[in-house]
Amino acid sequence: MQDILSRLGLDVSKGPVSGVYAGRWIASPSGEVTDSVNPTTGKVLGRITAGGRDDYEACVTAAEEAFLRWRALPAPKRGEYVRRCGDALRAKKADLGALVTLEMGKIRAEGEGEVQEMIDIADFAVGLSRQLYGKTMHSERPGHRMYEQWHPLGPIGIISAFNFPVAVWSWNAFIAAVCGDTMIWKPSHDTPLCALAVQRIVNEVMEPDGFGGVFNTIVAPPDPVGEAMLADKRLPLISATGSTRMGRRVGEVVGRRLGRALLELGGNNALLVMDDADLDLALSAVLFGAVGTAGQRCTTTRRVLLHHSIADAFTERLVKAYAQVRVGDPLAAGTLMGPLINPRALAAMNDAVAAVKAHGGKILCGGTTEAPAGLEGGFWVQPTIAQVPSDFPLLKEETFAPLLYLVKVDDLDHAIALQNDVPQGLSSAVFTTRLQSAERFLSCAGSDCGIANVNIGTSGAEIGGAFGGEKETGGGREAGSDSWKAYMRRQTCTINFTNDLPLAQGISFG
Ligand code: UN1
Repeated sequence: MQDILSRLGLDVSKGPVSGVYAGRWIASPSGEVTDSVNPTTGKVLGRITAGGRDDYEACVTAAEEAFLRWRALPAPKRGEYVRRCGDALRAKKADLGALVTLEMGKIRAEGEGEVQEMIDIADFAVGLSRQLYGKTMHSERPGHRMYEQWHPLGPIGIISAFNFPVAVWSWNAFIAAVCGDTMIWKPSHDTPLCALAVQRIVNEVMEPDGFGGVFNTIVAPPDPVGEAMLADKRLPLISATGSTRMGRRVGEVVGRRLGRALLELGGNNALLVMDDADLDLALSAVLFGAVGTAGQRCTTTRRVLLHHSIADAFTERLVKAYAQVRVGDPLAAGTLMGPLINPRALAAMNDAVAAVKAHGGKILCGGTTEAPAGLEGGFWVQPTIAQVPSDFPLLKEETFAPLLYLVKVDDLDHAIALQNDVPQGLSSAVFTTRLQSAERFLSCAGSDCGIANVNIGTSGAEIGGAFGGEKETGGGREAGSDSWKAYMRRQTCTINFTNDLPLAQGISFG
């Protein structure tokens, strides 16, 4: 473990490491010393000195100063820096992936997958750096040219969650960087070492050319630093990933100052299995979607809506498959599910299981908290399936844990209605071999989510598409497609190359 940390430049053996990079490492930040805890063992991985209000000011100053030089660099040159960041990540993929596993608790394959997601978005951003296209319009006035162009926004704030401690930063950071923005990252207090490792990796590329201040990081509690970011008019955009409760606060405070908030919040994702579905496919998709990352993805499958004619047989197979899931040390080969992130997550899962029972739901498997042998200090639950009726009140809530609800439905219309009848709107999937059902699910009267899949599970989206969702998921879009537009300001330009001054709408004035 020490090897992994030291290869990532994190020497935690001599005492707390600095949690603040403001164009340079701040030697003694003014915040409190916090622990990074390994959720597998409950033991401290390393200690970090958090940043205070003054350290935050240093970050803003560094980001503002770097912005003036960074925005002046042609976008394809900025892309070249991001390309080299992607290469630096390729070289550290195994170590950074292992650190994600150590600090967050997802299994090794998923930890490395997360780093791959960073590499993929870096590649995407490099291409994008030559494609930040604006449109040209035909002016209604003779001898006039009209077009739009996109300019960088400025220093932006990125607030990320524990469950994707590195990838979600990169979705924002690499796109924002090619757009010409600089940034301040406030990572989750549960995964500070992952953030500090990433900062060190990009520093290798940025610092030698004096561009350290493009990417800045401050490990700090929500108050006062997080709150200062939200209220800070110097940050035109705050991109925040986390709970709906957190996002509501971000939206309110940023909205009050008429700043921009890009929100990627909770999900309550349903997977519909129709009578004509390929049940083998559906089974694998449910397993990865509900058990993967111990149910701690915002895209996790939380509800499976089963056509009544296949419901019993499918349920039986799913319960059998759950019995095969090896829960244990996420670093060990063969493990499919690691621990939850912290004791609060454990308590939330236990409360939800108790509530399911109290409301008459049937726990088909799991629902207990026994720890694997030798790992009693960690935060363990068993993957859990609850069978509930379609009007079960808890179906509308997101429990960020491996708690899956199975519900029987009459037909596709019933399933779509139920799927949409929750406050969240992130991801959704239908399993069917009937073209008509697939297209109905994707039509405007079908799924109301930001992501709608056919014969693919709810989680594990590729970076090339826009990622995000509707309703209480917050409406933001990150990663691929034209999500880059959120990180730039649009300017409409009209140029008159005549000696007349015709007015639009044919107005004659004087
Ligand atoms: C998240 O859980 O916040 O689609 C992000 C997925 C991943 C990203 C999840 N690519 O499941």
